[in-house]
Amino acid sequence: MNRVPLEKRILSENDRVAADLRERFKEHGTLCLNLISAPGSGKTSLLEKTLESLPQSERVAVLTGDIQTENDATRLRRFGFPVKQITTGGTCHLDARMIERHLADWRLEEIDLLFIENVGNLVCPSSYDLGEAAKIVLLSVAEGEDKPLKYPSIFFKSELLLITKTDLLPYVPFNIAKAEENARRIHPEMEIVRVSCTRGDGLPEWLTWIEHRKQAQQVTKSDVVV
Ligand SMILES: Nc1nc2c(ncn2[C@@H]2O[C@H](COP(=O)(O)OP(=O)(O)O)[C@@H](O)[C@H]2O)c(=O)[nH]1
Ligand SMILES: [Mg+2]
Repeated sequence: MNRVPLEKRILSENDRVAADLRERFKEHGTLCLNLISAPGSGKTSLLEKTLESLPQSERVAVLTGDIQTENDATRLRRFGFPVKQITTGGTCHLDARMIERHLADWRLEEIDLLFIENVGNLVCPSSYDLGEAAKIVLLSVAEGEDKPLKYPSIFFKSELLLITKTDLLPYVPFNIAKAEENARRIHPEMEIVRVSCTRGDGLPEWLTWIEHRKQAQQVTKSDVVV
């Protein structure tokens, strides 16, 4: 009976912490990107490819969320950048407090790019602002082109859609043009990049997108200073 008011209170508390995080990211010029998808769509694989291609001088860090295990953090630490695992113990999304807690002993002024890999889920993570500059949704070609219509909230809120595992297109009945049309029905201005981590397709476009977003974040930082 009291569920709706309680959910509202939790979300407004989350929004308050997220707003504070966003202010801190802006102040330090940290670009924070929140990666969201169903389990297994390729978030960690994309981060592996991304970290592999960045120079060691890049000031990048990752927070990776799962219900259990340190597996993803172990996969991502191989590249030499700071990585922390957030295990939620059952919660199906990350919230702003978890991000705040796990950032406590990192100096944001030393991080230009912060990736958050959310818990695999297309529903709950869309309701929780983490203070990120942008949400990015991944949809693999094995999941069906109707997912933007079934889970509109996350497609509406994400700035970028990455259609992943395009190397599998010859083997699965997935109409990629239809998937893109469905995504744009929900979010007409959405940017879309097709990627394959096994073949490397689309990775240059993804890295360029990050670079543009980083520059935009630096401009915002100088606005704050002035
Ligand atoms: N064929 C193919 N498999 C992929 C690709 N990206 C990821 N995978 C596989 O998909 C599975 C799940 O990937 P993972 O990165 O762990 O997904 P996450 O749960 O979203 O982090 C793994 O077996 C990956 O090897 C891709 O581009 N092509
Ligand atoms: Mg993962």
